[in-house]
Amino acid sequence: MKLIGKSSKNMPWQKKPEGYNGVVWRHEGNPIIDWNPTKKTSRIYNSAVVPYKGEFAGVFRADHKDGKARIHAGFSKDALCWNINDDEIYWKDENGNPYQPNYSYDPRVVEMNGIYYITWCTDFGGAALGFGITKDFREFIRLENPFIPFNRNGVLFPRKVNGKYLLLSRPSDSAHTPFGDIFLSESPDLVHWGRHRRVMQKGGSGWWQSVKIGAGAAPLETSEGWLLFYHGVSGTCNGFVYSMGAAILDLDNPSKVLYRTKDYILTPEKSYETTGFVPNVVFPCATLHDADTGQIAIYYGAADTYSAVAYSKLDELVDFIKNNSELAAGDNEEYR
Ligand code: BMA
Repeated sequence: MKLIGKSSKNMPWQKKPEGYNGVVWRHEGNPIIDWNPTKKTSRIYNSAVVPYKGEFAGVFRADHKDGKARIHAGFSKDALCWNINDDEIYWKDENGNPYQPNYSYDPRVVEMNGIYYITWCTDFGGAALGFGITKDFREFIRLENPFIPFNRNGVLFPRKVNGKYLLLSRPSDSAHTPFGDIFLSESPDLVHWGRHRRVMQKGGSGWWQSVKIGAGAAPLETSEGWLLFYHGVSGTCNGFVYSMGAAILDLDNPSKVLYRTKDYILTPEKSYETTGFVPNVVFPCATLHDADTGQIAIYYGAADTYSAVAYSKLDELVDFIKNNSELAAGDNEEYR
């Protein structure tokens, strides 16, 4: 079993604690970002990090003290202690004119050939996907929004598949539900998107992903298929609960789900996950990973307040997904 990609010797890593029986375990120093991390911001969570020039950079969701979400750039030597800019990212369009979103949240980042592609949820007469690039996390160029509203959780694949860029997303209505399934769209040029496919549906025999699901971190290429961490939501008397699951999508045709976890692999348990601005949320948005060892660090937002890290090992995780898999009714049906 192989993780295909670069090695990352300096990514954060901790061994699984003795006696722990899950396939994903939490970083001992969680949360890595606490309340009021910078002067202007009150909570930084649901954020994306990548290796950058031998160290790390990231795009962070930061809720300001006016309550509105923006995205900020940040830098780190060890990917645990982050130096996050107090000012939000200022976008320019391709002609160099300011092109600032009203609000921005839940960014994801992937690198292809030295360009970092950022997707996030933006205001486009309603929640939709924003899209932009940077080469240095200092200058940011905003490109065309990929889709009309309403949409959230846009996650780009880290390479073209069959010559096309691929983008996972979760179309929705103007509120928070319904429309809870993950779709895949392809593009020859990152401007025109089409050939939409429904990849994964909410549901399953359990309840943890019964209300909606959304892609989390950019898919990881492995010898077994694309490994996707995603969030699943259940409804309770006390509101939504966000947990994390994992799926494996076919390498050549990622609209086909091969396996997905019947049970969640992480759910709110620790106080920083169960208590905060919005209780009971774990929301993965990124991974760091080392192709040589199969070590994976998952970056997730906790309780819409904190940033946290959890770890897993590729071989153990993939075995677990394969042996504990259940597709939802309708997954892999030709549905266009
Ligand atoms: C979703 C998004 C996430 C958030 C989650 C729980 O709809 O807004 O940013 O973490 O709700 O509040």
